Amino acid sequence: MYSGAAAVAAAGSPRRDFISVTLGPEETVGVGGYNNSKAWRRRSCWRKWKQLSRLQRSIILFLFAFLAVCGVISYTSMGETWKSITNKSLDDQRTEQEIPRLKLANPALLPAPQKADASHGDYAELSLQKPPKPPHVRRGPSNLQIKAPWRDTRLKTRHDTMRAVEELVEADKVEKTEKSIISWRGAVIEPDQSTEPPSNKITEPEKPSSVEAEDQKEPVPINERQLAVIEAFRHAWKGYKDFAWGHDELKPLSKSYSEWFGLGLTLIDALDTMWILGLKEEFEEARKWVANDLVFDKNVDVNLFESTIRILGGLLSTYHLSGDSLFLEKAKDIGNRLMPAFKTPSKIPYSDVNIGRGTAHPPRWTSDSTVAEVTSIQLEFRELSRLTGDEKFRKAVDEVMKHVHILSGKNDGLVPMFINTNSGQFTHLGVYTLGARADSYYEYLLKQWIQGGKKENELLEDYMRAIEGVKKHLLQRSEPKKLTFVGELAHGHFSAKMDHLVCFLPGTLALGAHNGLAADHMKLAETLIETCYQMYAQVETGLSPEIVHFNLHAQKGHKDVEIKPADRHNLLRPETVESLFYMYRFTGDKKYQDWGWEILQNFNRYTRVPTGGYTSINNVQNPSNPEPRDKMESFFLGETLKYMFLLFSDDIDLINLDKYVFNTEAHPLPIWVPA
Ligand code: DMJ
Repeated sequence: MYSGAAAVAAAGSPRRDFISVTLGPEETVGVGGYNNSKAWRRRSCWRKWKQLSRLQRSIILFLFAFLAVCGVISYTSMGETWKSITNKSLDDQRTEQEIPRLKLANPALLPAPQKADASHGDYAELSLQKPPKPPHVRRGPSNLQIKAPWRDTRLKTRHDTMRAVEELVEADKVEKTEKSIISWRGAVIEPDQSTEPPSNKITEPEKPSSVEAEDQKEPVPINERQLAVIEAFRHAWKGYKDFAWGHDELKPLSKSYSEWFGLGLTLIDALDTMWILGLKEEFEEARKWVANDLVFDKNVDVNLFESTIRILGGLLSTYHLSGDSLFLEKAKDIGNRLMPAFKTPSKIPYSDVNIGRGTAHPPRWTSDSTVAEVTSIQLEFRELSRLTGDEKFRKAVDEVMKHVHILSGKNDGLVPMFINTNSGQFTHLGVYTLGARADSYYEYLLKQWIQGGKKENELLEDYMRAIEGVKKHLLQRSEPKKLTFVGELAHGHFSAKMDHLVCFLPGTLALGAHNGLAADHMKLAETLIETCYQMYAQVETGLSPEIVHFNLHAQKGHKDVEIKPADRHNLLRPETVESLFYMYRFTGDKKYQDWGWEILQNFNRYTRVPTGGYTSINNVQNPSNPEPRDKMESFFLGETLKYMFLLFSDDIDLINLDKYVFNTEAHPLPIWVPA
């Protein structure tokens, strides 16, 4: 550095051979030594410059000037180029940022999963950074091989997803004017019904289970028997669509309908069946009805249990399978409207609720509720709490279970059929059945325990104790075939009566054994499902009556199964097919599929109405005139045909029983901590 003490004497002399420089002390390095200081270099250059002739100096100056001009010109042109490069990269950035915006503007081109929270809210961002797993590729009809384009999305790759993003940008141009967008599975999702984060959440709400990781195994082809179920479903649906669309139940003979709650019960009950069967068009149409016509703000009394298992359960499972938030919104709506039922002195809910007025009441003739009804709404309300983060649903139903857990009046875990909404006590003591009015209490003990990740010990205790109670008090063997059956106990007297409803039990026992409970439960399941099958096989039409009485003593010419005239109707119920499904899943024994196939054929033979739909019948003992009742129950589509389809499938991932638990209306809900 200059020290500031240097003085240059150059001016005044036309020609100098040297410059005189006074150096500061630090710059004196020693004569003759290597000196590469800047000052020294400057002095040396100046000396050389002065040694040049005037001409030489002029040429050099000219060259410098020329180079300077060139420099200025090229700088200007490079600046242009740079500017355009810079702009391009900004444009690129903008395009990338716009994709999310476009996607948000059209939230449903890819199926819209429920946004669980702010972090999940920007679904679009997921698409750009790492391709999202589209909710639809996981479950539902994915494993089935109907030749339909949407099936191929099961094993969607990153490439596919990115292409979807490109298509999204393209779609934005053409669809700005369109109001609705077809999502996967054909569900039409209106932009204004797109996913919104649920408000007022207490805990972190959950995403639909369909958004979980997709397994990458090969799809299992659909087989002939499954196709026959699809055909049966379509036939039933045709009747409903032609004559009962939007109403509760089809009356297939009179080509009309009946109303129970006026809420399109059959349509809602059938939604997830259509999804599982891969019926895209039917699902799409039904979805439109739910979006545009399903209104719960109605001055109508509904039964708490029935509307919970069919409507709330149906909406929740369809939400999980499709990822379409419309169904969750509807589930929240009906869930909230059912809550007044719990405003009772005992917190044991009333049987009926007016979903428009927000009032609830017991049946006119009593202040009792049915035990099965108040203890078989838990899977649905607990799941609603998990999804919304609103604990009130779960608290209300858990309270019922806790109350029943400590209640006296049980007989070795078996419960009476009624409970009083004022006192909270069991009534009509001394009568025990696994049939009507008590059945699904036992089913939901086990299933809640499974749903909650097998942690709620009181539920398990009650379940295990009850099965011991069944073994001790209700099991008997018939003659001549020695079929094990579940009878009833009334004030100490055994009755050999068994409702078809009891045939849920083999499936439930098998499910418990699959989840690690006593191995003898599986043995019992095997003997009981044989009995349930015989309730069909020993009857003239090959269809079970509503109730049978078993012969306890061998009598010549008598079968095991006796049927009273008042009990010989068949309502297209699912319980035996349901249990056959569990038994086949857990054992792989093809006889269960064959038994189910026989039953399907007999439904086709005796209950199918040519113009569309299936009908309940009055007389399973008369093949030449089974006396059609002119009613197709919603559970035929919601349960019976669904379980048939699953029974005939060899794909354990088609509603994997380690990931889903079926509610009592066959609507699969996710297990919170899958095995
Ligand atoms: C359905 O509504 C349910 O399965 C319920 O648990 C019992 N009754 C019908 C089917 O039979």
